[in-house]
Amino acid sequence: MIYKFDELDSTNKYCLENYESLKDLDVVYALKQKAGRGRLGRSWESDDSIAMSIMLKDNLNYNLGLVSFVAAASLYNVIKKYVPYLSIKWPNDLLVKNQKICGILCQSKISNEGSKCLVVGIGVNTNNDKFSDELKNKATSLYIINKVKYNNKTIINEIINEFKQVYTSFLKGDNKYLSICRENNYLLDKEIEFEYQNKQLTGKVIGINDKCELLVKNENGVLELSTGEVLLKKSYFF
Ligand code: BT5
Repeated sequence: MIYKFDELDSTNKYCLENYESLKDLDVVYALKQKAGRGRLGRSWESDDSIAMSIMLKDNLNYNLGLVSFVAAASLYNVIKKYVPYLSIKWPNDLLVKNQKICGILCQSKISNEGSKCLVVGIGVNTNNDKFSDELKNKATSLYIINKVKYNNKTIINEIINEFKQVYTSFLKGDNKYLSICRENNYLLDKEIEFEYQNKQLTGKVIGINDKCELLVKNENGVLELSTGEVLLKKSYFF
């Protein structure tokens, strides 16, 4: 089922609060999201853009962290039709050149009875015509790029169909999603700054392994980053 709301605080929050009544692969979207969330409690701006969440309840016997990459690959396949350049910035952003156009937030919940769910939250900047001062250089939208307003429902349906296909083959063991993340890895060959075991380090990105960890080479060898924030070294912004 697809549930549409005129307004919600956050589609992810709605799914987590109502997970008992939602079924596997149900989708919740809101025309207006008032308090969208990013990772680590950060906020997500939505303005005539796509805010949707996909509920996953069945077959959750895999590494749940991989679903964020399944979602990134699905979004890549849909959004690349609308923009000239698109890449995936590990772990969960889609960028047009250096500007973010989609974000993904996966959140899981385990009930008292032990059943669990995973909510895949997806934000796509479709018709936003501006962003806050903080974001205006860091974010972009389909409208800002193409000067065309899009039908959000059409793109939501494309995302649902693509996600279902990529996710179904992921469940069967196919790792095409991983190839898409590798082939369009924004960070590949770039020097980054990152935190590792409470230390601030730098290194060069050399790939993504089968567990979707980012491989970074520096004087200590090759490190595998499983999560976290990576920043490009300042020299990229001259
Ligand atoms: C994300 O977090 O990118 C995850 C965004 C997920 C949003 C969806 S919308 C539907 C569902 N319901 C929710 O409540 N959330 C999900 P993160 O990597 O932590 O990035 C957050 C940061 O991105 C913010 O701190 C801003 O710097 C920036 N940001 C906020 N809104 C943005 C936007 N619309 N476009 C680009 N960047 C944005």
